[in-house]
Amino acid sequence: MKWFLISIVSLSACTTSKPYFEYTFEKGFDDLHPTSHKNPWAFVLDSSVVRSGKKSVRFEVRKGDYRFSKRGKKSSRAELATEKPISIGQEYWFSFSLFIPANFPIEDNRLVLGQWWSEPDEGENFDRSPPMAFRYRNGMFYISLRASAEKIMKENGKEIILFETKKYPTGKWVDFIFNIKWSYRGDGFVDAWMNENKIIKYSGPTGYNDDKGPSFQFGIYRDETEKTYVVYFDDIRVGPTRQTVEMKK
Ligand SMILES: [Ca+2]
Ligand SMILES: [Ca+2]
Repeated sequence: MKWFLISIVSLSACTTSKPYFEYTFEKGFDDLHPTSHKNPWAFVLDSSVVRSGKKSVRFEVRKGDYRFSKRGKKSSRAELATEKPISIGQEYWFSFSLFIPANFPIEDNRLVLGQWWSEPDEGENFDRSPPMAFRYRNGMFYISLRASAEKIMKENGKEIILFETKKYPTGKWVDFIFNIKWSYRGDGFVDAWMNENKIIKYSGPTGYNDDKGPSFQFGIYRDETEKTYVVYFDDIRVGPTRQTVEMKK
């Protein structure tokens, strides 16, 4: 009984003051899993462009950098994945800081900088889009959402654009905060702030009817092009309250 009480106390202390997990890149990549091309510049700790502390992570994809996915698909990507799924039906807070360099190529090429990725159930064998994606294409930054209540999906659900801007500030850090509840049934929501400005207020179905909830992955995932892409990330946090994921002032 004594052990039981101690466990409850420590769990509640943990859920009120700390994120569930965070990545600040001060000491390395922790348990992040790469989904990157194999060249050494795919992802590195960087100390020249940092949001906090002394290091961030720098991603780079050059012409000819690619990998093959488990399903044999060739993809041009340098990414890290959290592999810590968030339960469907659970409200949580999420933050990250992104730096897109001022000289980043403006071209009409598919590019995903971050996504909440959801593992397909058995039988979902098509090229399924993620439930949420952060994209930058032709100078347009946008955040998209998909939802489907079908247990075994046969095709991608409709894409909803939650936010888009042609005035994304490159050459500086941008802080994002999200409050999300994944729920394909309709009682889901997404609220978001970009540098403390409210950019999204959505309620309705979010995500898919899957055995496992979505997990975050980030970096560069693009279609092939001649040009080199570089971006930086820092301070990725997932937690139970806004306070647990906000940047310390
Ligand atoms: Ca850092
Ligand atoms: Ca499913």
